Amino acid sequence: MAQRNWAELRARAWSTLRARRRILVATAATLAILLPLGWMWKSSLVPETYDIAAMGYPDWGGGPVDEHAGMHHGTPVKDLVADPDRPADVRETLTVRVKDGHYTVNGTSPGPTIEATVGQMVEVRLVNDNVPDGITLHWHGVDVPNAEDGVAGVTQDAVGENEEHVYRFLAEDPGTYWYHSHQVSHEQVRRGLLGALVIHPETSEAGVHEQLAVLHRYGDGPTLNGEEGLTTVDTPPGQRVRLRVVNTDNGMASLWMTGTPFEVMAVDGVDVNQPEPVTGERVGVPAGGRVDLDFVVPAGGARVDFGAGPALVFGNDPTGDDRPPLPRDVLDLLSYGEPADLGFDPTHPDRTFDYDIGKRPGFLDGRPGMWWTINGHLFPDVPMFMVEEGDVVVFRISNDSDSTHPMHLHGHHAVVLSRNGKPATGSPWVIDSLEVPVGDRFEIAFVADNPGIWMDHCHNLRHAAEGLVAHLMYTGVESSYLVGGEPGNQPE
Ligand SMILES: [Cu+2]
Repeated sequence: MAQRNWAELRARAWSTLRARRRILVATAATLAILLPLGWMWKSSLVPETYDIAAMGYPDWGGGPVDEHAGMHHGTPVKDLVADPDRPADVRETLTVRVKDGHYTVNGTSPGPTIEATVGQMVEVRLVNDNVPDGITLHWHGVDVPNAEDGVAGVTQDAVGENEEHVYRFLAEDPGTYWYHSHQVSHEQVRRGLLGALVIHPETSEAGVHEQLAVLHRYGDGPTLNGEEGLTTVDTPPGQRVRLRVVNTDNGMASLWMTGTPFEVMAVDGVDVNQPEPVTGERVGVPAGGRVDLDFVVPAGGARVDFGAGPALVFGNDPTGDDRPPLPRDVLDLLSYGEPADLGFDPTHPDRTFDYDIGKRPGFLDGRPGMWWTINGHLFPDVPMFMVEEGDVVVFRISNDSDSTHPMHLHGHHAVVLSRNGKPATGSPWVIDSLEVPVGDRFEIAFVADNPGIWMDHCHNLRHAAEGLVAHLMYTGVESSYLVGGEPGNQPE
């Protein structure tokens, strides 16, 4: 009897032990999963207020390392301004209002077009009438001094309600540009805080009809200069036209012409060298990008179609009422026009950076999901691309994610060297906004000639708000502003 009790007790003790061990193993296994997840979650949290120069990690691109960079050491961003002694030649006041979630600039959207001539000093006074979140203006494609770049928390504080801010820059490069908010930009730009900027050459060709086409989706359908559908321009046969197209949307725009061949005169504000006439091909304009077309209105009229949306007719509509089909072939700027001197030698760059875009599961500011990565890293743990003034810089941008990305580097224009290993053979293809389709790989090059801290981000502004943002930073420059903080700076 006693023996049986003993055996029973022993069996019970064993089973308790086994049960405890199972709980222990299960607990350990759970912790093994939860602890790293917790750590990942915690390290993904973006502080409420932070210095962009202190975020992420420096990437020196194979060039010399400056140990002082990133610390408070050098010229403050706020001092990188245009010549303060030079009086303004062009003065504008832009007043921004928001009503029912829609933004207007001086009562309209797109806002007024700012026009200047090369060599003129432009001074724009931005007034925030009633936007509680604050606003800024970024001069998209204009290589302004850093403190005029309009990025909240990086180059200035957001302009609060009833406050104002003055931007000053020299109109140096003729071309088609635009302005838009870089405060809560994924909301404010989509909802109308934008307008065009045209810098004319010193001597404009006489007798050319200038036509602007600002493409924007306000939510419902695509619009052109704020209008849906067909816009007719009264031009006689034989009239030469310069059409300046600005894509202010988050996605690629396609345009094509019926009735006459055309030439692509300029891309992102930079003239194409010896453009050839184009027929039967469409032109892609990346988000944020611009193209200028040149054509002569024929007797039967000319028509430009923009994606599935609006169209411009010059004189008669050559298509009657039928909507012309979208051409299958896309004009390839990699081989368009004739080669010319780049002005620098990109074959032996001082720094070479990878900007590899991917997507993976993780936490973004504590939110679990599938997020964009830069070189495998999630925002804010992304590279800070470090350069020294005068460096020749090469970026290898590749897209291994499942979505196309229009990449935009502030403050600089870069030349496309190659796409998927195929070298550029046409006119120097100079860009500030480059569509990088899924699976593609571009090499671009530029000279680091504009000191500051410059955003280098996706211009699908939704993607930028989801962390597809990095910066290019010059050694010898220190930050002056904080993201977050009292002004509520929120650049994306
Ligand atoms: Cu993107």
